[in-house]
Amino acid sequence: MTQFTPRVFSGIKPSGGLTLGNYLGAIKRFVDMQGTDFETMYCVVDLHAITVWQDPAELRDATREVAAGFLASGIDPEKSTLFNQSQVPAHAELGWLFSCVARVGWMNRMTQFKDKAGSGAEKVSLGLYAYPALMAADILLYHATHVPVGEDQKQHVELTRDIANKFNHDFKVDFFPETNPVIEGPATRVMNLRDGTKKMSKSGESDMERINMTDTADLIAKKFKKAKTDPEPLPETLDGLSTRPEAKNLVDIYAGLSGQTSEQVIAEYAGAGWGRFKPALADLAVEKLAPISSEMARYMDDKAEIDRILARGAEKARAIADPILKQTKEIIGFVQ
Ligand code: AQP
Repeated sequence: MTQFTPRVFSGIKPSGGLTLGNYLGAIKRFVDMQGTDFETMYCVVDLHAITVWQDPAELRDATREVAAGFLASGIDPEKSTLFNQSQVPAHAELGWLFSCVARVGWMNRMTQFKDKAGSGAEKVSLGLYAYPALMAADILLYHATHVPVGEDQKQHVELTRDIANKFNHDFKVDFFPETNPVIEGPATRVMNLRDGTKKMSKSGESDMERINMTDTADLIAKKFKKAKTDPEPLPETLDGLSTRPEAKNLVDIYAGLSGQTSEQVIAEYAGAGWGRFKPALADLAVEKLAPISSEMARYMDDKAEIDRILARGAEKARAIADPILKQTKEIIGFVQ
Protein backbone atom coordinates (compact mmCIF):
# COMPACT_ATOMS: atom_id res chain seq x y z
CA MET A 1 0.00 0.00 0.00
CA THR A 2 1.31 3.46 -0.89
CA GLN A 3 1.94 5.74 2.08
CA PHE A 4 0.43 9.16 1.40
CA THR A 5 1.57 12.39 3.08
CA PRO A 6 -1.10 13.44 5.61
CA ARG A 7 -2.62 16.35 3.74
CA VAL A 8 -5.76 18.39 4.31
CA PHE A 9 -7.69 20.00 1.47
CA SER A 10 -10.93 21.92 1.75
CA GLY A 11 -12.67 24.80 0.03
CA ILE A 12 -15.45 27.36 0.14
CA LYS A 13 -17.51 28.66 -2.77
CA PRO A 14 -17.51 32.41 -3.36
CA SER A 15 -21.24 32.35 -4.05
CA GLY A 16 -21.96 35.18 -1.62
CA GLY A 17 -20.71 36.48 1.71
CA LEU A 18 -19.54 34.03 4.37
CA THR A 19 -22.02 32.85 7.01
CA LEU A 20 -21.67 31.67 10.58
CA GLY A 21 -22.32 28.18 9.13
CA ASN A 22 -19.22 28.45 6.93
CA TYR A 23 -17.24 29.74 9.88
CA LEU A 24 -18.20 27.11 12.46
CA GLY A 25 -18.60 24.19 10.05
CA ALA A 26 -15.47 24.90 8.04
CA ILE A 27 -13.11 27.87 8.54
CA LYS A 28 -12.71 27.62 12.33
CA ARG A 29 -11.85 23.96 11.93
CA PHE A 30 -9.47 24.71 9.04
CA VAL A 31 -7.57 27.01 11.40
CA ASP A 32 -7.47 24.29 14.07
CA MET A 33 -5.85 21.85 11.61
CA GLN A 34 -3.16 24.33 10.59
CA GLY A 35 0.20 23.77 12.25
CA THR A 36 -0.61 20.13 13.14
CA ASP A 37 0.98 17.07 11.50
CA PHE A 38 -1.04 17.82 8.38
CA GLU A 39 0.02 19.88 5.42
CA THR A 40 -2.97 22.18 4.87
CA MET A 41 -4.41 23.49 1.60
CA TYR A 42 -7.41 25.80 1.50
CA CYS A 43 -9.13 26.95 -1.63
CA VAL A 44 -11.69 29.51 -2.75
CA VAL A 45 -13.56 27.24 -5.15
CA ASP A 46 -14.67 29.73 -7.77
CA LEU A 47 -15.25 27.06 -10.46
CA HIS A 48 -17.96 25.64 -8.18
CA ALA A 49 -19.54 29.05 -7.64
CA ILE A 50 -20.41 29.39 -11.35
CA THR A 51 -22.58 26.27 -11.30
CA VAL A 52 -25.27 28.88 -10.65
CA TRP A 53 -25.25 32.35 -12.22
CA GLN A 54 -22.74 34.78 -10.73
CA ASP A 55 -22.46 38.41 -11.71
CA PRO A 56 -18.75 38.86 -12.71
CA ALA A 57 -18.11 41.87 -10.46
CA GLU A 58 -19.83 40.17 -7.51
CA LEU A 59 -17.87 36.95 -8.12
CA ARG A 60 -14.59 38.87 -8.01
CA ASP A 61 -15.68 40.58 -4.82
CA ALA A 62 -16.91 37.40 -3.16
CA THR A 63 -13.68 35.57 -4.09
CA ARG A 64 -11.63 38.23 -2.30
CA GLU A 65 -14.08 38.32 0.60
CA VAL A 66 -13.84 34.56 1.16
CA ALA A 67 -10.03 34.85 0.99
CA ALA A 68 -10.20 37.74 3.47
CA GLY A 69 -12.40 35.58 5.72
CA PHE A 70 -9.81 32.80 5.69
CA LEU A 71 -6.97 35.21 6.47
CA ALA A 72 -8.87 37.16 9.14
CA SER A 73 -9.85 33.93 10.89
CA GLY A 74 -6.22 32.85 11.18
CA ILE A 75 -5.24 31.00 8.01
CA ASP A 76 -1.59 31.93 7.59
CA PRO A 77 -0.35 31.79 3.97
CA GLU A 78 3.10 30.85 5.27
CA LYS A 79 1.67 27.77 7.00
CA SER A 80 -1.14 26.83 4.60
CA THR A 81 -1.49 27.00 0.84
CA LEU A 82 -4.31 29.47 0.16
CA PHE A 83 -5.46 30.00 -3.42
CA ASN A 84 -8.43 30.24 -5.74
CA GLN A 85 -9.28 27.21 -7.81
CA SER A 86 -9.46 28.78 -11.28
CA GLN A 87 -5.76 29.74 -11.08
CA VAL A 88 -4.87 26.04 -11.09
CA PRO A 89 -6.14 24.68 -14.43
CA ALA A 90 -5.47 21.07 -13.38
CA HIS A 91 -8.69 21.14 -11.27
CA ALA A 92 -10.86 21.47 -14.36
CA GLU A 93 -8.83 18.90 -16.29
CA LEU A 94 -8.94 16.24 -13.58
CA GLY A 95 -12.61 17.11 -13.07
CA TRP A 96 -13.26 16.04 -16.68
CA LEU A 97 -11.26 12.84 -16.25
CA PHE A 98 -13.30 12.01 -13.14
CA SER A 99 -16.58 12.73 -14.87
CA CYS A 100 -15.59 9.81 -17.10
CA VAL A 101 -14.98 7.64 -14.02
CA ALA A 102 -18.07 8.58 -11.96
CA ARG A 103 -21.34 6.87 -12.87
CA VAL A 104 -24.58 8.70 -13.60
CA GLY A 105 -26.31 6.55 -10.97
CA TRP A 106 -23.91 7.88 -8.33
CA MET A 107 -24.67 11.47 -9.29
CA ASN A 108 -28.40 10.76 -9.18
CA ARG A 109 -28.10 9.88 -5.50
CA MET A 110 -26.57 13.23 -4.49
CA THR A 111 -29.05 14.91 -2.14
CA GLN A 112 -27.50 18.37 -2.49
CA PHE A 113 -28.25 18.36 -6.22
CA LYS A 114 -31.84 17.34 -5.55
CA ASP A 115 -32.19 20.09 -2.93
CA LYS A 116 -30.64 22.77 -5.12
CA ALA A 117 -32.30 21.78 -8.38
CA GLY A 118 -35.70 21.21 -6.77
CA SER A 119 -38.42 20.72 -9.33
CA GLY A 120 -36.45 22.65 -12.02
CA ALA A 121 -33.74 20.01 -12.62
CA GLU A 122 -34.09 20.32 -16.42
CA LYS A 123 -33.10 23.97 -16.33
CA VAL A 124 -30.08 23.96 -14.04
CA SER A 125 -26.54 23.88 -15.43
CA LEU A 126 -24.82 20.63 -16.31
CA GLY A 127 -22.04 21.86 -14.00
CA LEU A 128 -24.35 21.76 -10.97
CA TYR A 129 -25.04 18.10 -11.68
CA ALA A 130 -21.37 17.25 -12.32
CA TYR A 131 -20.14 19.32 -9.32
CA PRO A 132 -19.19 16.28 -7.16
CA ALA A 133 -16.78 15.00 -9.85
CA LEU A 134 -15.00 18.37 -9.79
CA MET A 135 -14.98 18.29 -5.99
CA ALA A 136 -13.34 14.84 -6.11
CA ALA A 137 -10.74 16.32 -8.45
CA ASP A 138 -10.09 19.24 -6.07
CA ILE A 139 -9.27 16.79 -3.30
CA LEU A 140 -7.46 14.04 -5.21
CA LEU A 141 -5.36 16.44 -7.28
CA TYR A 142 -3.33 16.90 -4.09
CA HIS A 143 -3.66 13.30 -2.88
CA ALA A 144 -5.40 14.82 0.14
CA THR A 145 -6.08 12.32 2.89
CA HIS A 146 -8.37 14.43 5.10
CA VAL A 147 -11.17 16.83 4.23
CA PRO A 148 -12.70 18.94 7.01
CA VAL A 149 -16.26 19.81 5.96
CA GLY A 150 -19.70 20.49 7.35
CA GLU A 151 -22.23 17.65 7.53
CA ASP A 152 -23.81 18.71 4.20
CA GLN A 153 -20.67 17.76 2.26
CA LYS A 154 -20.27 14.25 3.72
CA GLN A 155 -21.94 12.55 0.77
CA HIS A 156 -19.64 14.34 -1.69
CA VAL A 157 -16.52 13.24 0.20
CA GLU A 158 -17.84 9.67 0.18
CA LEU A 159 -18.30 9.95 -3.59
CA THR A 160 -14.67 11.09 -3.81
CA ARG A 161 -13.69 7.76 -2.23
CA ASP A 162 -15.84 5.88 -4.74
CA ILE A 163 -14.18 7.71 -7.64
CA ALA A 164 -10.67 7.06 -6.25
CA ASN A 165 -11.49 3.37 -5.70
CA LYS A 166 -12.94 2.92 -9.16
CA PHE A 167 -9.99 4.66 -10.82
CA ASN A 168 -7.49 2.54 -8.84
CA HIS A 169 -9.46 -0.61 -9.61
CA ASP A 170 -10.02 0.07 -13.33
CA PHE A 171 -6.38 0.92 -14.00
CA LYS A 172 -4.99 -1.61 -11.47
CA VAL A 173 -3.02 1.03 -9.59
CA ASP A 174 -2.76 2.28 -6.03
CA PHE A 175 -2.55 5.90 -7.09
CA PHE A 176 -5.30 7.88 -5.37
CA PRO A 177 -5.60 7.74 -1.57
CA GLU A 178 -8.67 6.97 0.47
CA THR A 179 -9.97 10.33 1.65
CA ASN A 180 -11.45 10.79 5.10
CA PRO A 181 -14.15 13.35 5.80
CA VAL A 182 -13.44 15.17 9.08
CA ILE A 183 -16.80 16.20 10.53
CA GLU A 184 -16.30 17.05 14.17
CA GLY A 185 -17.59 19.39 16.84
CA PRO A 186 -21.02 20.67 17.88
CA ALA A 187 -21.72 22.92 14.89
CA THR A 188 -21.15 20.86 11.75
CA ARG A 189 -24.67 21.67 10.56
CA VAL A 190 -25.70 25.20 11.52
CA MET A 191 -29.36 25.68 10.73
CA ASN A 192 -31.39 28.56 9.33
CA LEU A 193 -32.47 30.94 12.14
CA ARG A 194 -36.06 31.05 10.87
CA ASP A 195 -36.50 27.34 10.12
CA GLY A 196 -34.51 24.82 12.13
CA THR A 197 -35.03 22.09 9.55
CA LYS A 198 -33.07 23.95 6.83
CA LYS A 199 -29.33 24.60 6.64
CA MET A 200 -28.02 28.14 7.06
CA SER A 201 -26.81 29.12 3.55
CA LYS A 202 -25.09 32.07 1.93
CA SER A 203 -27.71 32.14 -0.77
CA GLY A 204 -30.80 31.61 1.41
CA GLU A 205 -33.72 33.90 0.55
CA SER A 206 -33.84 36.15 3.61
CA ASP A 207 -30.90 37.86 5.27
CA MET A 208 -32.63 37.36 8.65
CA GLU A 209 -32.19 33.58 8.38
CA ARG A 210 -28.39 33.73 8.57
CA ILE A 211 -25.59 35.50 10.42
CA ASN A 212 -23.08 36.93 7.96
CA MET A 213 -19.47 37.20 9.06
CA THR A 214 -19.62 40.91 8.27
CA ASP A 215 -22.85 41.68 10.18
CA THR A 216 -22.66 44.51 12.73
CA ALA A 217 -23.10 43.85 16.44
CA ASP A 218 -26.61 45.38 16.34
CA LEU A 219 -27.66 43.23 13.43
CA ILE A 220 -26.32 40.06 15.07
CA ALA A 221 -28.28 40.87 18.25
CA LYS A 222 -31.42 41.60 16.21
CA LYS A 223 -31.14 38.36 14.22
CA PHE A 224 -30.73 36.21 17.33
CA LYS A 225 -33.56 38.08 19.09
CA LYS A 226 -35.87 37.34 16.15
CA ALA A 227 -34.60 33.77 15.66
CA LYS A 228 -37.46 31.28 15.77
CA THR A 229 -37.68 29.34 19.05
CA ASP A 230 -40.41 27.73 21.13
CA PRO A 231 -41.91 28.91 24.44
CA GLU A 232 -40.13 26.26 26.57
CA PRO A 233 -37.03 27.04 28.68
CA LEU A 234 -33.83 25.12 27.99
CA PRO A 235 -34.01 21.52 29.29
CA GLU A 236 -31.80 19.76 31.84
CA THR A 237 -30.18 17.45 29.27
CA LEU A 238 -29.44 17.46 25.55
CA ASP A 239 -32.04 14.71 24.98
CA GLY A 240 -34.68 17.30 25.82
CA LEU A 241 -33.78 19.12 22.58
CA SER A 242 -34.31 16.14 20.27
CA THR A 243 -37.70 17.43 19.03
CA ARG A 244 -36.79 21.14 19.24
CA PRO A 245 -34.60 21.84 16.17
CA GLU A 246 -34.52 25.64 16.51
CA ALA A 247 -33.59 25.47 20.20
CA LYS A 248 -30.95 22.82 19.52
CA ASN A 249 -29.46 24.96 16.77
CA LEU A 250 -28.95 27.93 19.08
CA VAL A 251 -27.35 25.70 21.73
CA ASP A 252 -25.04 24.14 19.12
CA ILE A 253 -24.05 27.58 17.82
CA TYR A 254 -23.24 28.69 21.37
CA ALA A 255 -21.15 25.55 21.85
CA GLY A 256 -19.32 26.03 18.53
CA LEU A 257 -18.50 29.64 19.34
CA SER A 258 -17.44 29.04 22.93
CA GLY A 259 -15.40 25.90 22.24
CA GLN A 260 -17.60 23.84 24.60
CA THR A 261 -19.72 20.79 23.94
CA SER A 262 -23.49 21.22 23.63
CA GLU A 263 -23.84 19.17 26.86
CA GLN A 264 -21.71 21.72 28.72
CA VAL A 265 -23.85 24.58 27.40
CA ILE A 266 -27.03 22.82 28.53
CA ALA A 267 -25.50 22.18 31.95
CA GLU A 268 -24.78 25.91 32.27
CA TYR A 269 -28.15 27.14 30.98
CA ALA A 270 -30.56 24.40 32.17
CA GLY A 271 -33.91 26.01 32.95
CA ALA A 272 -32.97 29.36 31.34
CA GLY A 273 -35.56 31.13 29.20
CA TRP A 274 -34.82 32.75 25.83
CA GLY A 275 -34.76 36.18 27.46
CA ARG A 276 -31.53 35.11 29.13
CA PHE A 277 -30.04 32.74 26.55
CA LYS A 278 -30.46 34.78 23.35
CA PRO A 279 -28.66 37.93 24.61
CA ALA A 280 -25.84 35.74 25.99
CA LEU A 281 -25.55 34.06 22.58
CA ALA A 282 -25.57 37.41 20.75
CA ASP A 283 -22.83 38.77 23.05
CA LEU A 284 -20.71 35.70 22.50
CA ALA A 285 -21.17 35.86 18.71
CA VAL A 286 -20.20 39.53 18.65
CA GLU A 287 -17.17 38.86 20.87
CA LYS A 288 -15.94 36.15 18.47
CA LEU A 289 -16.96 37.64 15.12
CA ALA A 290 -16.24 41.37 15.57
CA PRO A 291 -12.42 41.01 15.54
CA ILE A 292 -12.66 38.77 12.46
CA SER A 293 -14.97 41.10 10.56
CA SER A 294 -12.83 44.15 11.29
CA GLU A 295 -9.76 42.24 10.11
CA MET A 296 -11.68 41.18 6.99
CA ALA A 297 -12.47 44.84 6.29
CA ARG A 298 -8.78 45.68 6.64
CA TYR A 299 -7.87 43.00 4.06
CA MET A 300 -10.67 44.14 1.75
CA ASP A 301 -9.10 47.61 1.75
CA ASP A 302 -6.01 46.10 0.15
CA LYS A 303 -7.32 43.91 -2.63
CA ALA A 304 -3.93 43.86 -4.37
CA GLU A 305 -2.46 42.14 -1.31
CA ILE A 306 -5.23 39.51 -1.35
CA ASP A 307 -4.58 38.92 -5.05
CA ARG A 308 -0.85 38.53 -4.39
CA ILE A 309 -1.51 35.98 -1.63
CA LEU A 310 -3.85 33.99 -3.90
CA ALA A 311 -1.37 34.08 -6.79
CA ARG A 312 1.49 32.84 -4.58
CA GLY A 313 -0.75 30.12 -3.17
CA ALA A 314 -1.78 29.06 -6.68
CA GLU A 315 1.87 28.73 -7.67
CA LYS A 316 2.52 26.45 -4.68
CA ALA A 317 -0.63 24.46 -5.48
CA ARG A 318 0.35 24.00 -9.14
CA ALA A 319 3.71 22.58 -8.05
CA ILE A 320 1.86 19.71 -6.33
CA ALA A 321 -1.05 19.38 -8.74
CA ASP A 322 0.73 19.33 -12.10
CA PRO A 323 2.88 16.22 -11.49
CA ILE A 324 -0.14 14.33 -10.09
CA LEU A 325 -2.21 15.26 -13.14
CA LYS A 326 0.66 14.25 -15.44
CA GLN A 327 0.89 10.82 -13.76
CA THR A 328 -2.89 10.42 -13.98
CA LYS A 329 -2.69 11.03 -17.74
CA GLU A 330 0.15 8.51 -18.06
CA ILE A 331 -1.96 5.92 -16.25
CA ILE A 332 -4.96 6.60 -18.50
CA GLY A 333 -2.79 6.19 -21.60
CA PHE A 334 -2.66 9.68 -23.06
CA VAL A 335 0.33 10.41 -25.31
CA GLN A 336 2.08 13.39 -23.70
N1 AQP B 1 -24.86 25.75 7.67
C1 AQP B 1 -23.68 25.17 7.70
N2 AQP B 1 -23.25 24.53 8.81
C2 AQP B 1 -22.03 23.93 8.86
N3 AQP B 1 -21.17 23.94 7.81
C3 AQP B 1 -21.56 24.57 6.69
N4 AQP B 1 -20.96 24.77 5.51
C4 AQP B 1 -21.77 25.48 4.69
N5 AQP B 1 -22.90 25.77 5.32
C5 AQP B 1 -22.81 25.21 6.57
C6 AQP B 1 -19.64 24.26 5.20
O1 AQP B 1 -18.87 25.31 4.65
C7 AQP B 1 -17.97 24.75 3.67
C8 AQP B 1 -18.06 25.53 2.41
O2 AQP B 1 -19.33 25.37 1.84
P1 AQP B 1 -19.60 25.99 0.41
O3 AQP B 1 -19.74 27.43 0.52
O4 AQP B 1 -18.57 25.56 -0.54
O5 AQP B 1 -20.92 25.28 -0.04
P2 AQP B 1 -22.29 25.12 0.65
O6 AQP B 1 -22.22 24.02 1.66
O7 AQP B 1 -23.28 24.93 -0.47
O8 AQP B 1 -22.51 26.50 1.39
P3 AQP B 1 -23.72 27.45 1.34
O9 AQP B 1 -23.47 28.53 2.36
O10 AQP B 1 -24.99 26.67 1.50
O11 AQP B 1 -23.61 28.10 -0.09
P4 AQP B 1 -24.70 28.30 -1.20
O12 AQP B 1 -25.89 28.94 -0.54
O13 AQP B 1 -24.10 29.17 -2.24
O14 AQP B 1 -24.98 26.93 -1.76
C9 AQP B 1 -18.33 23.28 3.50
O15 AQP B 1 -17.42 22.51 4.26
C10 AQP B 1 -19.70 23.20 4.10
O16 AQP B 1 -19.98 21.92 4.63
